[in-house]
Amino acid sequence: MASSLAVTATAADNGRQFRAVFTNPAGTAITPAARLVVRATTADFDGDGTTEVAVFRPSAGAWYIRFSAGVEQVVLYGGAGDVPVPADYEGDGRTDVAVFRPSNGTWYLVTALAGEWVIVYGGSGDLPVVR
Ligand SMILES: [Ca+2]
Ligand SMILES: [Ca+2]
Repeated sequence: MASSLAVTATAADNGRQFRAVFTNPAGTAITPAARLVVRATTADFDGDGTTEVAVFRPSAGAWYIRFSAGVEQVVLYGGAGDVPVPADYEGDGRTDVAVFRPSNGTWYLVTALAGEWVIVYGGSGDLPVVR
């Protein structure tokens, strides 16, 4: 007999381990644990599973993020010439504000868990792969 079970996962479930437990009159069987991977959308700044509308204005070094509830957040980070490279760099399920500066080949990231990261990787004129 085939059956299925649906579970709704959120970003907070990322990395949790689950087992299935099957029970019938003959006894109980438990499967090995499987790790759940919940991938964030490319611009899910609050980790609720939906993408925020957001823009980066290099001339002001400002990120304007509009959340689903209509609340806007302005984050001052980056500047003219920077390329926005938002992604979930520390794996907490929330997109991090980040820029790549082609003039010095440096990544500047603001993560919720680990604070600011500055990573020199790339050379003058290089383009980041994360976009
Ligand atoms: Ca979101
Ligand atoms: Ca993150």
